[in-house]
Amino acid sequence: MKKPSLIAVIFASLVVGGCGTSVETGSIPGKAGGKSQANARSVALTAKNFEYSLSRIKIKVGEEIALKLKSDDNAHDFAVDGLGKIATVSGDSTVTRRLRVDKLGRYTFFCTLPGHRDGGMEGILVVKR
Ligand SMILES: [Cu+2]
Repeated sequence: MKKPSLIAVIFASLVVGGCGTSVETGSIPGKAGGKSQANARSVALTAKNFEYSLSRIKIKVGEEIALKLKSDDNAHDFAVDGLGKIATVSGDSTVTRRLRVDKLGRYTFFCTLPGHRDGGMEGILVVKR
């Protein structure tokens, strides 16, 4: 994905009002956040410079995932539209949180911090059989 300039990101956030993107919760059954389960499959995602290292994440329906979110620069987070915020990471650190989706589909994930989603921090979570 192309890296936006800081100016473009600031402009984009001004256009949308400068607020973070809010996350809808409750329309997808599953688990978002909290301590990951011992048997969970690990999925690693790195956030840096308005990009996630993965633009698509594939998981199985009902599968327990330990989402390892790492930041190589500033604070970032990871939220799934319809499920909620799963993980928040401060600068230059890593957190591991629980993720489970109990319904097949394709869902948008993104960073809720102001300007980050507009800067390119979003992707698709594919939940398959
Ligand atoms: Cu971010």
